[in-house]
Amino acid sequence: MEIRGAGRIARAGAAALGDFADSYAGGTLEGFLEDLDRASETLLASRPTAVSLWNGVHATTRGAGDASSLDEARALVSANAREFCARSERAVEEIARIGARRIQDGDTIMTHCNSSAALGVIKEAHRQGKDIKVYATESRPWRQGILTVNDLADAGVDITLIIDSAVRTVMKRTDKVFVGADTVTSQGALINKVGTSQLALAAHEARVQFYACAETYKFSPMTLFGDTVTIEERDVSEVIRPGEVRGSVKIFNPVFDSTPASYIDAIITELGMMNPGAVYGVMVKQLGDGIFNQELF
Ligand code: RUB
Repeated sequence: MEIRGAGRIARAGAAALGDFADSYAGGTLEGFLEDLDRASETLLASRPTAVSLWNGVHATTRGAGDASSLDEARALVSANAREFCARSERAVEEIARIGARRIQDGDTIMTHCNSSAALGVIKEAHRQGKDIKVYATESRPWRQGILTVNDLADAGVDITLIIDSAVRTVMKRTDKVFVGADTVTSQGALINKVGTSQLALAAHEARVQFYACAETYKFSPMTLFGDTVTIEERDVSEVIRPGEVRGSVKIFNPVFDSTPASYIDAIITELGMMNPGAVYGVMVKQLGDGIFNQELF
């Protein structure tokens, strides 16, 4: 939890492998590849829900196994890492530019948790001089909403913090919802911070537009083959203080949830705005000829 947000997590994973390759001293190509595999597995186990990390790690290690020398493999991993991080940063900027077009002067926006992609959109609309108001949820239990409100306040945005259970009430005053993504499935479902699906449900009821901001490396190739996304559960200490509840009380702390495609008006990516139904086609195109090569996954 020192690094949060699926985009930052992916860049941190890629950069860590890049540093590892840069500083790998001595040894053999085989040894390097084995160590790289182990390092990748360790990184992937740290955050099971955000596929951005999986995509970042695989983009960084891609081709290393075909290298003919240790130096070639190290240089490739290092270059891949730099390229992934640069691509990721460009994607977040592009999403801000594309998403801001959806925001009109006078709009009231709601956001959830702390997404750099969603906040990029909001800050860009504000930078363009649009008069907007934003409601941000507290996002219990970790309260990432505090980061969101301070970030938007620093940018000069009119920002109001609400508790998570006020979402349905406040939705009546909202025009548009912008949230981030940890993972997008091939069917266009959105996996994001727990509570996102409640925003979507309330938005649907109130006929408020609901947008997910997702770089295409948040698209999960594994879901093309029917894999489901693992929803991370975190420690009970995030929810209660020691001794607060009887010993027999169980605590369930899932930290992400799934919003079906039918509740999402559009997914804003660096390639443009797309209907959730278009995700499958984009994935197939991006994966190219190797798509049905199961060894990839
Ligand atoms: C953060 C969260 C964010 C997404 C997208 O959860 O759910 O909405 O990760 O963020 P946590 P971004 O704080 O548990 O990592 O747009 O920055 O990738």
